[in-house]
Amino acid sequence: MRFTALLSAIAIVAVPVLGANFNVTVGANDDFIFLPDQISGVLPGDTITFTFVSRNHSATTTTFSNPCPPPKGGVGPNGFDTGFHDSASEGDPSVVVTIEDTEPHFVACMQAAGAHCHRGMTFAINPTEDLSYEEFLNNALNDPIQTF
Ligand SMILES: *[C@@H]1O[C@H](CO)[C@@H](O)[C@H](O)[C@H]1NC(C)=O
Ligand SMILES: *[C@@H]1O[C@H](CO)[C@@H](O)[C@H](O)[C@H]1NC(C)=O
Ligand SMILES: [Cu+2]
Repeated sequence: MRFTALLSAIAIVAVPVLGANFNVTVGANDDFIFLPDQISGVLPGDTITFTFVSRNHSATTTTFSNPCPPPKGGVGPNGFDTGFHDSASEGDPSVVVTIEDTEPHFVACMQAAGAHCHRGMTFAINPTEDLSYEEFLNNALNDPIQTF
């Protein structure tokens, strides 16, 4: 029946479900922060849009225990590294990262050999009670300072 066929076609078009997007501002208020500093309930296929609004920063996955500095390329599995983005010369660029699992991921800025990270420039995806954002931040603040 033609009418039924038309309804089916519409249903098929409506089927694809897009992942959710989470916006994170990097360097909000000209400060060494990610805003928000943590997000939960992130599912595979969801995206995080990092928008760099001050200075020159990165969003790079790192280890929970020794966060600073995160290594170039990021810590995996399913880690990521936006690379450095300079807000002034690039005009507040955005980088979209697709999340591929439901695991916790810990993120920090690589700039100045970890100096931004040591100031607490950190962010968590799907933190847990055992691997909490607060403890990760504490680890970054207390990571042995490197001389450079
Ligand atoms: C996320 O940022 C995009 C691009 O700036 C904007 O269009 C969208 O409304 C923002 N979403 C939320 C939930 O703030
Ligand atoms: C941003 O920082 C990186 C790492 O310190 C540096 O290599 C790059 O030249 C900087 N970009 C600008 C535009 O200053
Ligand atoms: Cu930074």
